[in-house]
Amino acid sequence: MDKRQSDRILSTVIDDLQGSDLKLDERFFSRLGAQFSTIAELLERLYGKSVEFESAVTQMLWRLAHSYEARPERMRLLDLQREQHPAWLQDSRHAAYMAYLDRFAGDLAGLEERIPYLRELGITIVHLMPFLKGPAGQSDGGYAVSNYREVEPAFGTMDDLRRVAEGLHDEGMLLEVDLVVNHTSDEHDWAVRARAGEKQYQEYFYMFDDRTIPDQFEQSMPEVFPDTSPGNFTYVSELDKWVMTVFNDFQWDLNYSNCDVLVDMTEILFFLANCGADIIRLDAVPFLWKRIGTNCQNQEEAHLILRIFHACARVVAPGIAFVAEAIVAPMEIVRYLGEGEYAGRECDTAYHATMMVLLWDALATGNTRAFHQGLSSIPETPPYTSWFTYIRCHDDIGLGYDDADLHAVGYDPSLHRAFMVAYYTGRFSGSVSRGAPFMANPKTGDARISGTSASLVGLEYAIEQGDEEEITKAINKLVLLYSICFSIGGIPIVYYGDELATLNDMSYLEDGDKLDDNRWMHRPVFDWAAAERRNSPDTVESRVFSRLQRLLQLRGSLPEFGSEIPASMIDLANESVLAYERRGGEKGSVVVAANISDRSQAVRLDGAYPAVNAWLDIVSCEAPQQFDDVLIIPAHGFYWLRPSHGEVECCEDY
Ligand code: OTU
Repeated sequence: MDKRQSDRILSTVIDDLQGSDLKLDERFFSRLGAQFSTIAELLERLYGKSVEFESAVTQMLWRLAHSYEARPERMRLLDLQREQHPAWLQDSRHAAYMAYLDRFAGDLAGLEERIPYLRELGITIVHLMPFLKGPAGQSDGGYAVSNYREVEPAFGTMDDLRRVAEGLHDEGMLLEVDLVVNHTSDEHDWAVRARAGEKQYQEYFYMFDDRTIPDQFEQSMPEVFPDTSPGNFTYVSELDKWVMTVFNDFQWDLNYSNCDVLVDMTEILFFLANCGADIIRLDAVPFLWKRIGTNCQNQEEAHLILRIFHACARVVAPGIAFVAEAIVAPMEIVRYLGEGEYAGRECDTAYHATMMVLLWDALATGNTRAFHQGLSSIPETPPYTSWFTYIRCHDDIGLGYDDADLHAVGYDPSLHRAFMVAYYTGRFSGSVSRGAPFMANPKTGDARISGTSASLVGLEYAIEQGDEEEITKAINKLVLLYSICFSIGGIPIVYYGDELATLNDMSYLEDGDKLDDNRWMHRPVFDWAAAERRNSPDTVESRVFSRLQRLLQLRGSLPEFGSEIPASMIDLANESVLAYERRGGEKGSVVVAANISDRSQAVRLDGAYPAVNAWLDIVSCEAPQQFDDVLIIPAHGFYWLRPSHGEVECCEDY
């Protein structure tokens, strides 16, 4: 678009906005002025110079103005503070808890009562998975939304949500919510109207009169849920048409090549932000744009859409942050944090799915080679962006390695993936894991893994055997994985129930709406009686809860654990030990050394630290096991180390 045209659109809109009843201030207009050319240029790249282009830009600006006017004063203040302090989310104090609202706390009122529990654990970010109105029966755990502006009635109301957000803010905590941007449920008003024959709404989706175009798409489109929802299109009998449904057949993919969809979704985004959400998890973003002849993931246009969201947020709600839920190839994930001139101007955070799977890999093999190789291939994150680090979430564990990385460390990629599935589903000799294969696809040989962290590390097996030693071993493995997740850089996520070592829950098999989807085995109704046992010493719950709590508290007191500065990996001769340094603290670095194997390991940090011959483990406040300059790390043990100066040191500072 030439400058004259864009100036003309902007000045017309500004005149109209100023002449309207909307209460807008100088700040809005100056932010708009700063972002306008970006927004207009991105829209033009997406939609070309169509006849409607000018009206699309105008529409978008009006929606932004309405959203800004509706932004509550307290959220505007947070916006200002965060603009002043762009690393607001990267503080080491932050740790997230990810839960289904209903399964964790019943409803929004119940959640308010559970905040003290989360604070006790050391949580500052509460991520509620989808709680908006969805279909009765199957709703993919809420990831099929029927109304983006209404809470599922059984969980409360939008006002309850606003109150929860305020309550969290008063405690210095943050609210994270999901925005399911890629699809709606087939009961959403747009889908209902499309089904009733309204052409305007049929264009909100990918609808086709026959199989010609669907067949062209299918040639290169993988299947996300091949077991339960094979294919990517669903026949709509009322219309005698085919609609694109990449996920389940009741989740209709939105058609972002229609700019009305983008404009509407942008407004919904700010509606949620104005309810008090600080962080918005954008679900399934790789799928936002579809193109025949491709796998319909990670298309350039998906990035343009996210950049538009980001630029619009700078105008309306600069204090919100976006999380990219992009569980794709390692090199693709990092692109969602923006690149080139858009580095740091797309999503603010992204799930570190690569690290997640590499951690499970290291635990299965007792070896850190793939971990090092995999991480070293990932470019650094742009300034003011960070990873969300996690070991488990409500989804399956996908084995999304980069094949080249596996080759580089001497593995055959497909054999190695088969090993991982066999190992974590307990079919590999010696494995104590109790996961289950998810969506095994005989056509591709692909499979993912379901199961809770505790069952995957062998706790279920150990308890069944009544074997105390095995129980301790499983607990150590679980805490070890979390210790890395908390210390390696990024904002850590605790998946609900992991802090109590919750085992697989097979009750989903009795529920007709869930039994086809074994991800429900790791989505239990939270056991508050088990949570009580965190207060009884020696129970499994107290042993795990207290250690994670200690680590989170310690992490929060160490500014160098914030996600601004990445961990520097330390190369050790010992492949069973993962070691890295966190620099930048007042008292010097912290060195983390974690033994991922089931035997004690001896390491010398002297290559990296020739001058240090005594260490203090700041987790236990004791000296680590050490002979001369050799550190001994017990099986599945770890240390967070500072150089010790000889005198008896007290950890009260930590
Ligand atoms: C997400 O996951 C959600 O986390 C899932 O719970 C939903 O079922 C799904 O979207 C649909 O809304 O394929 O196996 O690259 O991997 O979006 C999980 C991203 C998924 C996809 C991811 C998706």
